Amino acid sequence: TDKTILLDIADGVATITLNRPDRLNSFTAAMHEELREAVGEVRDDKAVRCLLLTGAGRGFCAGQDLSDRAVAPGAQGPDLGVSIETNYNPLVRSLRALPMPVVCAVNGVAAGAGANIALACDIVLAARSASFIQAFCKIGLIPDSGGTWTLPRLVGHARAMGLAMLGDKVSAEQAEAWGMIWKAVDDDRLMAEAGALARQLATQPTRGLALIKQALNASSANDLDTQLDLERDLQREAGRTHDYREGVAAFVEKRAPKFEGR
Ligand code: T3D
Repeated sequence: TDKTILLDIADGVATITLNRPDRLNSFTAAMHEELREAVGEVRDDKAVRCLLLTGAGRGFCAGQDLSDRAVAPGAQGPDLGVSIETNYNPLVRSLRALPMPVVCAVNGVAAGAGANIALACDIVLAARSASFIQAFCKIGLIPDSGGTWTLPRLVGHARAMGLAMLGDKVSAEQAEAWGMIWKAVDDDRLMAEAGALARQLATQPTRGLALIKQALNASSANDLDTQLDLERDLQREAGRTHDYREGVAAFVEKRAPKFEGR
């Protein structure tokens, strides 16, 4: 079939694979639509406790499909603000808001919006041969999909500015060394490691993990007092989960816990 997004659900893990390998999984409007649908399904499926995002073929994602963007001389180009508002921003918001850990397995080059979508995920693994490129500046655009927010927080202002203005290729190992991603992994081990990590996370107290995600994501906009208040509120919520009770009971009874994600 010519589905641009593959969705597979097993062992509490939903795997979404960007699937336009001959175009390095760059985004068309159709791919955005299918991805939106898949993320919605994942969010609403009570059996899913972790999302794994990856790409088919030799690339992860090359951002916007630019063959959709070439404009004849004299003709008016598309309003990119509309594209961002209807496609890229909702995607980043939905990944950030997804109440479960989101693991990204960057299997190859991640360029433009592709890089920043990867960086919007909670735990990012990258194949050693993969790379991250803020390609926008080379065609006169600015980093989108949250890049101007995410990058300085991950790597600091100086590196964020350099990457955004120069569009240099950052290797997976460099990205790990800079704290841009969790870990670089040998190419032939990437999917096994990412899959094992996702399945492991799916057995954990995933309501609690969702609250951790909420707290950490809110922290960069909050002062300490506000964040302390938020921790109080989220800890109250965490303390009411079944998994918290189970965690304490298992500890006291010196046995392995059995978490259910509620
Ligand atoms: O427009 C809006 O809605 C606003 C939002 C914008 C968000 C954005 O993401 S803007 C940034 C768009 N992306 C880029 O500028 C990256 C363009 N691609 C590249 O620079 C390179 O392809 C890579 C550095 C990613 C990889 O290079 P390489 O040498 O490994 O592969 P390649 O040969 O360039 O690409 C392989 C094929 O995929 C090739 O097609 P061909 O020659 O085999 O027929 C290439 O044209 C195609 N491809 C790669 N990226 C895109 C693409 N086709 C369309 N759009 C792409 N973005």
